[in-house]
Amino acid sequence: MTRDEVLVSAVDSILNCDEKAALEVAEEAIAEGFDPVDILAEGFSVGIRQVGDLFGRGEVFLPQLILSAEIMKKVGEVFDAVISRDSAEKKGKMVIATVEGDVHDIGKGIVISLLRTQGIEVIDLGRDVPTNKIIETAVDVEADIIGTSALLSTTLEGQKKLEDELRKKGLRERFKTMVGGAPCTQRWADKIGADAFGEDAAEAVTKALYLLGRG
Ligand code: B12
Repeated sequence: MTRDEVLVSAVDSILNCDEKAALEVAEEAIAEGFDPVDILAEGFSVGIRQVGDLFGRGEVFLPQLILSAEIMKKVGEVFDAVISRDSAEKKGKMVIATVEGDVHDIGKGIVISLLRTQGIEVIDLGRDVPTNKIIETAVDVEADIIGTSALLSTTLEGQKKLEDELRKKGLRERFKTMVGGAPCTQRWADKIGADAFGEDAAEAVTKALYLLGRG
């Protein structure tokens, strides 16, 4: 299979909610030596976004969205097992979470996988995480960066709450903050006072390295 064929099959497998096909494409991509993050970002992720668009237009319903998302997670696990986490030098530590009220974590998972390949230690707090838990963990582990993901326009507010709470607690200068997620923009990051915005996993890495003084 060529890269283009892999990408098309990946998109189709998610659109068709075909778990068997999705896992086969993932295994084949790995066997043929394709870059896992590229196949995830340019293939499977495109498929899940298309399902989301169809859902938004009322052309597919929640059960299909849930099924496609579950397949996406399994594909992510297959790739995660082969993505190298060992980097000789640790360049910094990042705590990352999906904000409170939000259960979307597929994109965050891809961001984490790529950050780890670049020597950034990542503590993943999961999804639907209260602001205080994010801050407490960042303090405990002495994180350099706090990253938050938000996928709903209603939960974007959680990223602002983090900035506000850090300021209130006199901790704002102790950490760099980075925000991401589909409704998030550079404008939003500027408005709430976050240090960086990452459009996708690749940009998340570039910005994280920059924040760590390694850019
Ligand atoms: C999969 C999905 C789900 C799954 C989530 C499963 C999971 N474990 O994640 C399920 C089915 C559970 C779900 C539920 C819901 N969903 Co939903 N979902 C999606 C969908 C289709 C795809 C999201 C996704 O995984 N994208 C693929 C990844 C790779 O992209 P990404 O998340 O954007 O991540 C990339 C970047 O944003 C960035 N990034 C992400 N995080 C971070 C963090 C940092 C620090 C950085 C730097 C970068 C970064 O890098 C990532 C990789 O490139 C979107 C549609 C869409 N177009 O986004 C709707 C969507 C987000 N969902 C939506 C809705 C409405 C819901 C529900 C309210 C539906 C309902 N009626 O119950 C619930 C909400 C539940 C909740 N409380 O959170 C709406 C949101 C509308 C809005 N603007 O608020 C969308 C846009 C669909 C739509 N068109 O209506 N959903």
